[in-house]
Amino acid sequence: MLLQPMMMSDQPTGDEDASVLLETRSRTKRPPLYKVLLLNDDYTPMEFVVHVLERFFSMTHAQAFEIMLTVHKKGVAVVGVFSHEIAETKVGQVMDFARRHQHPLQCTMERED
Ligand code: TYC
Repeated sequence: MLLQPMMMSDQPTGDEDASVLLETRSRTKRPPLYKVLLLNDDYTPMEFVVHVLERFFSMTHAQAFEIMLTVHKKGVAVVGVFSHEIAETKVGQVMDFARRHQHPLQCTMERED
């Protein structure tokens, strides 16, 4: 058997794989947050909106009344800021509760910049 001396050119360098990751430093991006918005309408009773804010957004009666009045006067207000999953759940809970009580109350979510 012929034993040849190992050459420098025989050593693996780590550059052989075409799928090498170029990014070495790990960038941990924090997940985006979402504003949950409540919209005004002409028909949903004020007390129902106050109840929704107490029930699904853990507001005191005074906080809920204040936010409800803001929506009533300005047309819209942010009622909370959450992760995507929690925001989706809140919107679903409000829309379902309003529908079950036959009120046209609308709740949406919007990504924070
Ligand atoms: N504008 C409604 C009324 O006068 C009250 C209301 C407030 C409705 C807030 C929706 O998100 C709302 N009865």
